[in-house]
Amino acid sequence: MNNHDDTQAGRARVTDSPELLSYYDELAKVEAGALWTVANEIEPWYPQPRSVPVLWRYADLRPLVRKALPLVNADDAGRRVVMLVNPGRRELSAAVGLLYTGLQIMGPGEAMTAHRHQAAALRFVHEGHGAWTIVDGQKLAVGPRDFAITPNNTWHEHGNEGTDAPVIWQDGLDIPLVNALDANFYQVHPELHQRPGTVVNSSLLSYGGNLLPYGMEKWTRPYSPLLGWPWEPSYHALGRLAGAREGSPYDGVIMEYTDPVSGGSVMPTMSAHLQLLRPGQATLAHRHTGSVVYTAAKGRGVSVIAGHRFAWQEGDIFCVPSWAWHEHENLDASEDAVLFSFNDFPVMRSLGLHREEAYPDNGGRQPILP
Ligand code: GTQ
Repeated sequence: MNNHDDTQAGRARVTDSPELLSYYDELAKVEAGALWTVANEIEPWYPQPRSVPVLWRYADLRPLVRKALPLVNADDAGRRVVMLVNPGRRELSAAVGLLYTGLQIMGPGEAMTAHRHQAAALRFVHEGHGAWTIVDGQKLAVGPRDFAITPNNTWHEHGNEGTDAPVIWQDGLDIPLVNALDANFYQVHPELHQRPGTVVNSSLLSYGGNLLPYGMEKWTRPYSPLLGWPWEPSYHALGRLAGAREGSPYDGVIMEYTDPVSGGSVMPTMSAHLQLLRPGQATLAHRHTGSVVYTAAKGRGVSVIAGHRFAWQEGDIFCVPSWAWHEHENLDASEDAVLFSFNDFPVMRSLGLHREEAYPDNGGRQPILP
């Protein structure tokens, strides 16, 4: 194994001289450069994310999100969202890595206009009843802790047909990834609103029962035909798995929201998980390439990320940058804790960039940094 020493043969270790410095100037004049001046930086021994682990407390965010409701008109904002910004790289609208997340608020009776973009989106509902989203003409009703997707290039619009309280849901998008690849497009719907079919939740009715429609047109698109995963059956599925299997030493009892046709992730760029930590359970630390945004869906606990301790409770959002050691603990001795999360693992896997390893020392647990 390498000793990560940049002075060894095989690493760039040129000492600059006056001749070299003037040579670099000459190269710069023709829009060129010498690889060895940046080689060790652009080819790190292991991933060096500039994103840092962050915990965003729902108790801090919620009043600020609610404050936006009277402050900005939904039609003017397009979508009224407070986005979470990683302090390690504020210039990117990213929560971690190349993933964006934000809290969107919709007042009773509000509806946003329809649009589509090359970036894919997903939703996890934090609070409020009466939210809906129309994805490619299909209206889907969503409630607290439900998960829903808006695959890339699908027309979408959303609103809140509740009469009393605002809805706050969390958006997750791969905007920074799609922008990093210079592949983003955006269109406003020519009629500003779609004309949805009359059947509400048709994707759930067609694909949400563990059996696939037979003898009908085959689903061939690269994303899940099922667009929503309500909380109750998802949580129930976790509980059933917990009764049957021990689960992962790193993640507890964890399940992936899945495209029922492909058996893979719900969309080509982002995957989502729901995981249960048994009462008092503490996992072992591991790390992997790929970034993760977690939302505490139920209970309270602590996650140690890159040596830092983050205590969370329901509604809190935190992130794990790529290749950062992380482990989770349920702090409640009698109730389970559930984490929802989304990630860019499908990108890592499909590009051959996935790697994972267990924390090798200290019985698999990280020391806490001062
Ligand atoms: O609903 O499509 O939070 O395009 C940010 C950008 C949500 C959306 C966001 C978006 C959306």
